Amino acid sequence: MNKKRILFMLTGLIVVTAVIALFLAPWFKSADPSRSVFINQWGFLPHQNKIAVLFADSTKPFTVTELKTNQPVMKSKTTPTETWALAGQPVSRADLTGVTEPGEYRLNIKGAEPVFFSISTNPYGALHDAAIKAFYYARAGLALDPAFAGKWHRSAGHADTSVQRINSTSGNTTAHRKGWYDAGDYNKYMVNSGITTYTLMRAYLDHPDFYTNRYWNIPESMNERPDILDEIMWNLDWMVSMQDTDGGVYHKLTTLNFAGPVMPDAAVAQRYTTAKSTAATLNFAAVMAVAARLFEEQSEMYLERASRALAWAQDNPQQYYRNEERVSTGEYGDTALTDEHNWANIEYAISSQNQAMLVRSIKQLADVSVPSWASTTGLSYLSLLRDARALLPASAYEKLKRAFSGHADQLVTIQQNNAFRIPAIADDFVWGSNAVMMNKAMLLEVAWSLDNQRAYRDASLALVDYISGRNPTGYSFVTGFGKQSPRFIHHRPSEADGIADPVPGWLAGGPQNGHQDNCQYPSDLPALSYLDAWCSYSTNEVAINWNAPLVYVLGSIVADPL
Ligand code: G3I
Ligand code: 9MR
Repeated sequence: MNKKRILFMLTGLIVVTAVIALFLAPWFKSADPSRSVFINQWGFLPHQNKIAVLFADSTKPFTVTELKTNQPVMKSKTTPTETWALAGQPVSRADLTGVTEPGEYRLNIKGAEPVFFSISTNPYGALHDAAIKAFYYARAGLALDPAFAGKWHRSAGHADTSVQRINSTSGNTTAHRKGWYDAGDYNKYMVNSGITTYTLMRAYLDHPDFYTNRYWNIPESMNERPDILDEIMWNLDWMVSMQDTDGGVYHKLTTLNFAGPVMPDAAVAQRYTTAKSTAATLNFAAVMAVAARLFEEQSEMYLERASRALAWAQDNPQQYYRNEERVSTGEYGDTALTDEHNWANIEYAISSQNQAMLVRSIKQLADVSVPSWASTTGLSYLSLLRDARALLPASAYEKLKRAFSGHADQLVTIQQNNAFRIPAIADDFVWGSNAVMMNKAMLLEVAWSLDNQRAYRDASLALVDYISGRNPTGYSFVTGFGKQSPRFIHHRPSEADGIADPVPGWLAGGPQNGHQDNCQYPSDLPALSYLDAWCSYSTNEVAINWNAPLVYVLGSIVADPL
């Protein structure tokens, strides 16, 4: 090759590279967080507070333009800067609350990329339906028909009709059909199932009229029962099958190790029921007792199951579950069970209308705290405040309500001092942080339903804003919704199905800096430590107990908007 030819080729290469670089430049520019504006990507209600946040070291002028008319509807400037330590940089806020007319808008803040937002009377309806439909997509032992599942249809997996007892040599098997897969994995864990099922039952109990006429196209949509009750029943049937004849409940139904990223029908390793545990049995008792309030026909059966579970837990108060030697799947281990004991007693007392038992149980109740799989005190408060008013002495009820409102007030104070104006603190940034936010929002929604203080609804909506985009990662954390949502969730079907879009309606775990997997994170700061990648099971998995409070919150807002 002569020199001229080499020179010609080199020049060509440089030109091509320059053109590609020029072409990609705007793309890289818009990904620059210092130019990003963080805002709700799902849409606002007309009278909702509307806040956009950007990283900035000074106040900036901004304009809001209505897209159809191309007319400016607001000109103002952003707030003086404040720093949220968990995101590590100064931020400034644009308050767009004054724009209330339904429509599509563009926000231009000086020095930042323009962003779009919308205002409508029902921005969260479709989101709610997708969040609850995710449970249908998580059903074990069912083929998902294209008529209901669309492009995410799949074959059935995990019939769970021949499950072995762990460490049993008998070769006997039992059936434990149905239930929801826990998360991105295919196992079924009682403790997590319990809080999830409770939260969905709570949604129905608090908004029965809304759910009576709400359908999201599942196989049972044509029957008499509200869809949410059919979905709940799918899991209750499995839970019931996990109670042993002595009243105790198996902690989980699991393979020995996590399956690889394959579809359900290809994940065929033997499944086992593990040891029984006090935590699982108490969760079961609480859920069965609530189910007895909800399903008339099965009421007696559920209450009887709850009663036998309670008796077992009383006789076996310290059967703490640890993974058996050969088992390496989710442990859901919990050795602080006072909250579960109280919760189960309270639910049983409410359903059996036993005032003496209820009054005794509330004496043991701890302070209000945000519910999680390991901590159920908050759920006791919800049931007491929503379902036990008639059963409790008025003074006892008022005392509980004061404690609960006090907790909501604290969240409002936290919000007012947070640079992103969300009620979040450092402790929230654990595995599943987005669900911490949604559980807080659930408490706030209930507080709002009890005494209509607008600040509670505002704080709850701020948390919806957070997961829908007003957060420093810039993600809308629900798959399929918003301008930038997770594409590579740690969810086996989404990873294995060969379909580019992930199964929709799932809330990703969210940022936290425990870094329990082997991914490379963009930041060590808790609120920024999130990665949309399959490898990130510590920030990008999805789980039933995370979607359930999302369903509750969105349902509560759609049923009773501002
Ligand atoms: O209990 C300690 C507490 O004392 C300590 O202060 C705190 C500091 O970080 O950590 C607490 O333990 C955490 C524990 O959850 C309880 O909250 C662990 O660090 C944390 O790693 C652990 O995460 C759990 C994770 O499984 C790993 O076990 C998540 O809460 C839980 O949601 C997640 O659940 C998994 C299932 O195992 C399997 N299926 C998928 C599901 C979702 O990822
Ligand atoms: O895929 C698993 C995920 O569903 C669990 O939540 C997570 C935590 O227990 O574990 C994941 O499995 C990982 C395993 O723990 C370690 N090796 C890599 C696995 C993920 O590919």
